[in-house]
Amino acid sequence: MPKLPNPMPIATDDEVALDPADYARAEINASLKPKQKIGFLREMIRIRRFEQTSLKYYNQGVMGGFLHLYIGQEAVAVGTVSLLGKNDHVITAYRDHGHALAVGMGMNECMAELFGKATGCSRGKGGSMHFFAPDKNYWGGHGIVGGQTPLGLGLAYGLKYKGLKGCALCFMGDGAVNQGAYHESLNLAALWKLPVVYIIENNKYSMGTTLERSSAMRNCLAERADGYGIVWDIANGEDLYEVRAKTASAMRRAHDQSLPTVLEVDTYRYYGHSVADANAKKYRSPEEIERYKNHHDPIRLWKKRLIDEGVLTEADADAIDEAAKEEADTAAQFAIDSDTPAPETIFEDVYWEVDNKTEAGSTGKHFFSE
Ligand SMILES: Cc1ncc(C[n+]2csc(CCOP(=O)(O)OP(=O)(O)O)c2C)c(N)n1
Ligand SMILES: [Mg+2]
Repeated sequence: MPKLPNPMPIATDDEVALDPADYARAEINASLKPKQKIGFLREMIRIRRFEQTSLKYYNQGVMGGFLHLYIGQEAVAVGTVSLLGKNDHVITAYRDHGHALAVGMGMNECMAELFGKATGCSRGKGGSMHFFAPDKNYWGGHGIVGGQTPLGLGLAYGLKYKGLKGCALCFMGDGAVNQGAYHESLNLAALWKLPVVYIIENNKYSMGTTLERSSAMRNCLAERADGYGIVWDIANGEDLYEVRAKTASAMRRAHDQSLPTVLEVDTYRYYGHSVADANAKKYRSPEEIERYKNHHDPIRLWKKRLIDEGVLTEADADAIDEAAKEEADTAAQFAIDSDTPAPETIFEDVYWEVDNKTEAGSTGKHFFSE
């Protein structure tokens, strides 16, 4: 069998420059105010500082469970989530801290969740992989690879059923594209014309396995959508303008035509699969990681872009960074000072809707309050 080409090779040193004339001019970006652009930088920095702080405490052994860091991928969550309206929903896998902060969850409730404290967003019973905020249309936080893809489809189905103009952004990894549930979801999304956007965050690895060793591909992972007649596209995940422009057109397709899209976003993670990844140093070289940090870091590139556009100074960026560090430290202290869940609450919130006597609990209609 001929060897399939790898269409998204690991970046090399000469792939440095972005063309500044590109997606900044897209309609969705051209109207942005400086304050909004700076806001995106702030959100990305907040996510990074939150995770760096959590890493420090994880390494001290004060947190249980896993810690899957999103560092390196921040422009994907911030760029996409920046487009959400009232009836748009988000669901993702276990690498969920970035999306959680991007939708507006507070650092305190997120940090406390990592520490397993009762003040955490899931009352300390979910941990890193299960951040949820139903009031922000954020549906987690799922540990089974690809398990969120039929749930994302269900969100989209619910929107169509209720006649609401909205969409579901369903995030997933490059490894999840090989799960059967994803393909079943694509089939129904196309068949029933559902407003779902599958966003494949292609960070090149599934645990310690490279993309080439896990996926049969022609030109890219998103191209598989052709098999279902679904429109697909690829975005450069280090460029927030491009992420926004391509997500916006997918969302428009969902809102205006009730049609699905598969959007693959080219990105990279700097840390191991999780912090407890024993093989972290075995499947890729330190030079590869350095190359991404030096030439493809989404925060650095966005900061440079805003400085070049004249809307930000180095001093502004430093102040944002300082504030984010402080906010993360304060959140860690909040988590440390918080109580662990009382043993007698162990069965509470397991089936939240039932415990809280919601419509969902009594009728089986989940996800929507109205
Ligand atoms: C059904 C299932 N199989 C295996 C695992 C173990 N597992 C956890 S994460 C992971 C890799 C997924 O990689 P990818 O989808 O690329 O997401 P990333 O971690 O890169 O964000 C695997 C195999 C699991 N959680 N669920
Ligand atoms: Mg991956």
